[in-house]
Amino acid sequence: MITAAGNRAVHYQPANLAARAALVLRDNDNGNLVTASPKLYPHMWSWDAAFISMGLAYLDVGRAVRELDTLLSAQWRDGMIPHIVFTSDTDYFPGPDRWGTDLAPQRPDGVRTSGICQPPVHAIALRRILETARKTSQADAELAESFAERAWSSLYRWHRWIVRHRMPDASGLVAIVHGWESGMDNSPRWDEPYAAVLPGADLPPYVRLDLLQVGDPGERPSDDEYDRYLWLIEQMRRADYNPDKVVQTSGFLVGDVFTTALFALASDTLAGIGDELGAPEGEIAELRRWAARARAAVAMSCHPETGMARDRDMRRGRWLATETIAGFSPLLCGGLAHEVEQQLISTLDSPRWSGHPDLLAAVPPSVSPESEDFDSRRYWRGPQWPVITWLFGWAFEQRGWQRHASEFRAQGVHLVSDGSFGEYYEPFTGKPLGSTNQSWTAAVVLDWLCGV
Ligand code: 2M8
Repeated sequence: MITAAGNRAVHYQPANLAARAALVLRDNDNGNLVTASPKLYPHMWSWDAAFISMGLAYLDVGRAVRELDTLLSAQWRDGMIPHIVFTSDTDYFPGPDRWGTDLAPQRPDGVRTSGICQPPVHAIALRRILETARKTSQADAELAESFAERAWSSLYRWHRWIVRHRMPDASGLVAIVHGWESGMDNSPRWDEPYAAVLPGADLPPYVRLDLLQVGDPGERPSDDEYDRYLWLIEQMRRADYNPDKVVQTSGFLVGDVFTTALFALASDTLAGIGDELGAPEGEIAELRRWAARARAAVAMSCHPETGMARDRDMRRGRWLATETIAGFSPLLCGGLAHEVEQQLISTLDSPRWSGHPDLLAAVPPSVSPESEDFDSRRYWRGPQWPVITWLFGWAFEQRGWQRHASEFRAQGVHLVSDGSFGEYYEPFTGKPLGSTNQSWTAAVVLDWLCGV
């Protein structure tokens, strides 16, 4: 689909693209879960599953509900939704034995999972499934609503877990204890805190399997980064996955501004669903308070001159000002003064970002092409990610910014119109990178094309 010169020879029309997206979800479906991708990620990932369920709703509301049910059946007893729910496939590393969560007292029965979490976008998916189901038929609407009634308190407990265990300091930011928790694994956002993570000599040996699936190692994190990823798992095992002990002992503790913004957005969304369902008023009010606190924390993180939001290294008490997509987090959840918000939108539209003249599709790359950290092919260090474009587009729609929302949708569709459903894309050529037939890419395409 890509010629030797990197030009895209194939361009699918919307109906064909949607049909192909549906096939990707069908082919990656093992009955109770859709794997994140056919080979590279043969398990269920938490935030992937949220997007996937939203896409599935266009095909079969019952199947969409089953996807979230599968995820929620792996929720830990204390409320955490784990970042991976493992299938029996052994081609991914680190698998369940390396995670070693089987002895954690709060783990769920009958399923093996990792021991960390990912961004809380699940309430957003639930909102989207409800909207889709209500448009299709009375029966689908009832199915989705009865699921929402069952799932609401699980999602409330998930958000409460974040508040209880992952808001450890006065900044009010949601803390992560591993770059994988951000979903943006090797983003330059984490370079400084990772530099302080020094793998011990007793790090058990391991073999990376991801490089067998992705031919070019330049599209994936480096070996040095993987040593650090694995060392953090080792530290968590030694803390028995006790969430508070993990926060005290992990070599990596960072206030993640993007996750905090999503937490604010999702908490408000869950509160809104709670209003419709008649959920307990006290819990709905708590969600709105948590959202307000998180929104204020995101606003407080903004750089006084650029207006870009910053992460915070909580171990060293330092702001981390990298020029990444996370800088636009306040646009997801609001909370900025009008002029500051306008400045941020202008930055987003500028040639440093979506307005860069050489982009194939005018959506923001994961790192500004003008930043010295930019690497056009390496994973979260430069490529464009359709799911991130979807999240911003959806948030813009919620905020009433129709022009931006429809531009993101149209340009997002343009990015993926080669029909390969890449995990991520080289921003100048549009070459798909990482895995192809990535489920969450197919899911957001279905939403872009069928959800208008
Ligand atoms: C990537 O992360 C996993 C580890 O969690 C990996 O590289 O092995 C990230 O892009 C993450 O955001 C995503 O959820 C996952 C599955 O698509 O892959």
